[in-house]
Amino acid sequence: MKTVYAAMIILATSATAYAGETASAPGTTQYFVNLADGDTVEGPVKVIFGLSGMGVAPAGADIENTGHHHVLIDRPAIGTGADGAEEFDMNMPAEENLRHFGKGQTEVMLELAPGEHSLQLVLGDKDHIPHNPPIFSEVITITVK
Ligand SMILES: [Cu+2]
Repeated sequence: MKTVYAAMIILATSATAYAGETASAPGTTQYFVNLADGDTVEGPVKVIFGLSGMGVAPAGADIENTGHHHVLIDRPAIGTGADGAEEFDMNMPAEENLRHFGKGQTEVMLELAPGEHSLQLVLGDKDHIPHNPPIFSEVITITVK
C-alpha cells in the first residue's frame, strides 16, 4: 500500500507542476454580454458570458484553445493585484462567490441582495486553473435595486 500512495503523491505533484501551463489563444477576450460597469438592474440578475478567440468546453475536457467560465462575485479581482496573481497558479476553489460553470454554461441567473456588487469573469482550463497567459474580463460594478 505504501508504494501505491507514494506513486499517487508523485502523480499529484507532477500534475500540480503543470498548473497554469494550459496555453490561451492570443487575442482572446472574455466579457459580459448583457451588463456594463455602472448598470442598475433588477434582481435576479441574468449574466451572459462572452468569449471571443477561444471555445467553451466542459471541465475535464482536454481540448486545445478551450476553457470554462467562472464568475467572481464581490471578490478581489484576479489579475490586478499581488494577491490575485497568486491565484493564477491555483486550482480555483468552488465557493459561493467563485462560481464554476464546468458544464460549459454561458449564462447564469444570480440571486444578489439589493446594493452594489462587483463581478468578474475568469476562464479556467480543464482543471479549473487559469490559462497562460490568463483570460479574464474587466471588473464591473452593478447596482441591484
Ligand atoms: Cu472551474
